[in-house]
Amino acid sequence: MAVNVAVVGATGAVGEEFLKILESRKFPLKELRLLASKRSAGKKIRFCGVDYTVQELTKHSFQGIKIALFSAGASISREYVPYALESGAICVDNSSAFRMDDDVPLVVPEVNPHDIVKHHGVIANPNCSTIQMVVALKPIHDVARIKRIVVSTYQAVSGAGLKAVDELQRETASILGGKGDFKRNLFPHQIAFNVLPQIPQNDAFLPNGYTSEEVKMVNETRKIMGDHNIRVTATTVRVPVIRGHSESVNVETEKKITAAEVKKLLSAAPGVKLVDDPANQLYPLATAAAGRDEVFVGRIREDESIDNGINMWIVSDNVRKGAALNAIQIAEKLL
Ligand code: NAP
Ligand code: 3JN
Repeated sequence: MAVNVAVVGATGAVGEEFLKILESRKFPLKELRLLASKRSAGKKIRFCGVDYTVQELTKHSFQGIKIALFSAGASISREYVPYALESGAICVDNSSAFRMDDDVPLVVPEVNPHDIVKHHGVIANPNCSTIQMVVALKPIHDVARIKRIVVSTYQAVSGAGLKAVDELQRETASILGGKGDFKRNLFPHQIAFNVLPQIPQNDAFLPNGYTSEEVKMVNETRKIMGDHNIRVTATTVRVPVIRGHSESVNVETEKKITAAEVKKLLSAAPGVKLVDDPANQLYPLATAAAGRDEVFVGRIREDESIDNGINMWIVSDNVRKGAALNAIQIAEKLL
């Protein structure tokens, strides 16, 4: 059944990816409405060989829309999702606005597709760093019950939007060109040739010393896995990579599971691609994950410092599976 779809934030990094994926997956579209800020109104975007005109987002933007894909930040979602619901649309929201609300399912289709039916008009898409981690960990949790997760992320700048990608590219060129006068607009420190342990870059640290990205990983993981006993601790870090988040993940399980068993499990897991051939220097890489749908897992080995521990390296395209693809998979399930 073809439906009318609105993309809110159509001119952004996630919005651009929404359009590529809607086109490549032949999503059954009757009408496509591209929405962004006043700044972009009138801009043309090509989709399936046709030029579409971007419209300014207003409270009247959702008339006749069946599915609204939101990706313009949490404050825009808080303000406009209610208008979309009033118009009868179902909203798949990429922002953090509603993720932890009890009546809003937080869904990764490979992990908790059954939660979709519990929606009351809004389904939330998790944070990109959470999505790729739970896709890889759910099969292990099902077999050996994960007690604790320790994760450190290496997040690409595209996670902070198109302006962040532009800043990394211009700063890199400026440094390589020997210029010492680069003016940063977004990151608090040099991101080119550097590593910043602060995500998001513009938020104050919380009183306990964590960032909101780290707190999202803790709370969202428990909600998606449906297990509030899992202990999670995260350190989220920005690296000068354009596309593809990488994660070093350590899990402690209740039941012993060997590295060989984990490899076997993950080689058959939905949405996962095992790349684990250390003898041939094969392991997941951001450069190889960019533009791909899968969550890549490798470097699987037992943590020899505890009885039941596994270490692994998880990489995925943050704009794709981490945002646009996951949301479109939810929309496909809705249909
Ligand atoms: P981006 O590249 O900066 O794009 C922002 C988009 O929001 C643009 O289309 C922009 O339109 C639109 N926008 C901004 N202000 C608006 C307004 N007042 N009214 C209507 N549209 C407005 O950012 P992005 O990387 O695509 O991310 C967008 C949002 O998606 C994030 O803020 C976040 O909530 C969510 N996100 C989620 C994940 C995830 O992990 N699931 C990952 C990345 C992003 P203009 O071009 O007209 O300014
Ligand atoms: O920085 C990253 O790599 C992921 C960023 C996600 C993000 C960026 C701005 C606002 C989010 C998110 O998905 O949690 C939000 C937000 O909606 O709060």
